[in-house]
Amino acid sequence: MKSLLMNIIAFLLLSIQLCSYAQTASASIRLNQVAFSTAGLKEAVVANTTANKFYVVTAYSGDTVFTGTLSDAKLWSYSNETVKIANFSGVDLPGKYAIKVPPDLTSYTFDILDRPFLAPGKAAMKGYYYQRASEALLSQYAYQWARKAGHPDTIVLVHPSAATALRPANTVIKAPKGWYDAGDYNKYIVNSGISMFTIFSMYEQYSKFLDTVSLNIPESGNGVPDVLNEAMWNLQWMLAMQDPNDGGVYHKLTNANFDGFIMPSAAVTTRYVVQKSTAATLDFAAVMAMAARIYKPYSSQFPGLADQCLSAAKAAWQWAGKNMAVFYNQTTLNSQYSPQIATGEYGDGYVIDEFNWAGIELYITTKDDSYIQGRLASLPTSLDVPYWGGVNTLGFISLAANKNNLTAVVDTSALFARLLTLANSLAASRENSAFHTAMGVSSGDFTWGSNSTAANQGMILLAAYNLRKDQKYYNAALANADYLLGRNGPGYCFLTGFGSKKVMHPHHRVSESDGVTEPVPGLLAGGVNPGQEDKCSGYVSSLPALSYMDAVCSYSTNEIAINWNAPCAFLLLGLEAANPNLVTSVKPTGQLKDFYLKQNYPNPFNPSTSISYSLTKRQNVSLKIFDILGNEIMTLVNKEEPAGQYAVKFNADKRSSGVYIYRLRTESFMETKKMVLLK
Ligand code: 9MR
Repeated sequence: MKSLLMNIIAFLLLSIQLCSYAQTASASIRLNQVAFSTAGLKEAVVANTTANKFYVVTAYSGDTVFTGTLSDAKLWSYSNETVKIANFSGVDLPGKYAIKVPPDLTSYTFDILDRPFLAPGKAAMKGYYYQRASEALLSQYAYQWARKAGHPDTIVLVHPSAATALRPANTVIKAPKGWYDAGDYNKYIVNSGISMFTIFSMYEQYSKFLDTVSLNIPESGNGVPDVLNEAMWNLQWMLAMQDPNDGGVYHKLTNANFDGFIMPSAAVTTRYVVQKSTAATLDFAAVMAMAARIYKPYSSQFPGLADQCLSAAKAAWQWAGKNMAVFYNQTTLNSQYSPQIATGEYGDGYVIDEFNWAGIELYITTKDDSYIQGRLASLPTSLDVPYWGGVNTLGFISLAANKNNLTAVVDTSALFARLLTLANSLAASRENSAFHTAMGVSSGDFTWGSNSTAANQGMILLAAYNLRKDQKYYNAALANADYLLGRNGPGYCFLTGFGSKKVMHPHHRVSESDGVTEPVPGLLAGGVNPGQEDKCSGYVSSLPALSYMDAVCSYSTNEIAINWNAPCAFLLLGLEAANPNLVTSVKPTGQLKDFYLKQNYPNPFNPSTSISYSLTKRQNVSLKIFDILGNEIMTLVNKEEPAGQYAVKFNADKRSSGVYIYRLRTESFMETKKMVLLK
């Protein structure tokens, strides 16, 4: 009873201390507010300080566990700040910490974990579930963000701009499902194109890891990886956007005007498919070609789907070949047709890159050289970070991801060198930049949706890391993940639901109108953008790296969008899947001091035996089980625990007989022991 009371008092005291960290957290220390990897690079930025030293302290007890020296100061012109880097990679024990810089700066708290990006990465992928059109979100999957279905899209009119002899104006078609594009409720093929690429490419590069990632969505457990289950929701909509009579694809499915800030179920104005476009049709062809190879192993769950996708891709490719310059220009459209359309444009008057990308995807899937033979010589030699209107690099990433499965027509080393050149320049940017991030080295990084630039740079870097296991690529990708999670100009964690300085008011109709205080989780805000196209009042700065406002009004810095979430999910989950440090991080940390382990496991071990230990003071504890090959199979404890006696059961119900190893770590002690499981 006494120890319970003491624990309660200790908990209250520590809670007060934690709150005080949150309140006094200094805006001058910018860092990932979510988590760092136990064995990976760990850096924070300290702005405008004369200090030379910094300290890492445990979040609860405030004990110093690491003393470091700050780097020399450098100016980041885009935020007009002089900053120093705090490298605390030496802290490798899981736990909750903060950074202190004399005389009086304290950072937000952060975790150190073996899998730091798993939770935010999964959330970013789950973000798509919350964007689903045409389906009610149930509380067992959506928690407090459960909502009614919106936009059945079973009655969609062919807009006069899209009229053909077989589908005259006002013909009713069905195009249900899909994801809402962003804060608005419209569905755009061009933007679905790059978003679907990114999710599919993530799967192609990390399938082994992603096969284990469950998102708790309605399809979970059907034998298909959840990443592919979620993408299927949008794929089915995309398929319905192709005119079966000619293979062309409508540019978008939209209202005439943006809805007000109402829930999807209340947004019931007429929906249209508008004019077909070359860009949309080629993006569609590329996505369908990818889908044809990626869903092929799941023919029992989706009978006939792979073939259907490939036929759809080929028909779209043919339409584009005959309609090479049909561009979507909303001003022109509105001068010729009514009703006028006022929603997002995604206009693209240059489509050589879309031809290149779609040709490459069709080639990879069919192994028919004719899709790229004529294009190979004119593929760009210099590559850019992709965005919805610039997709050349996507084909290169797919070639790299499928490098073992190409025909002789492709000179892989020459093409991959171009991808590596881009990655090399991003990695060099990280090393030389004031914030130690590739993001923010050029003014062109700060556009509408700048966070997707950071994330897409990360995607390129990880693709390079997958080609050549050079740690500089991984570390530069990691630094951009840190940027998204807090190491940035305004010091926000830009992924909703995470961090301490949180995005609370995204320009997102559901989040604003659902009556729930917290915004829908797992959505990436657009980020800093000096354009300030929304003309909202209240921006505190117009400097490129600081021009951001957490206000619903700010659609040009604080909207969310499917093409921004996708590279964020790619980056975070890719960092987990490719983490080079995961298991090699095990190293002894000291002598038995304030810790007592009761060696009471019998040999042979049996499924009901527990591992007992006692702590003489509050501290971070990690207790994990590994198989004999060193693969981590279970985390039993990974948190700060008060002083006390513990007995932790290794639930071996689903484990087969064999030899396992447990590793117990505290702040001053590490022990690994073999145990034999006999069932
Ligand atoms: O992401 C798009 C950005 O690149 C453009 O500059 C901007 C203005 O055309 O539009 C952005 O896309 C928006 C789309 O048009 C409508 N849905 C919301 C998108 C994100 O703001």
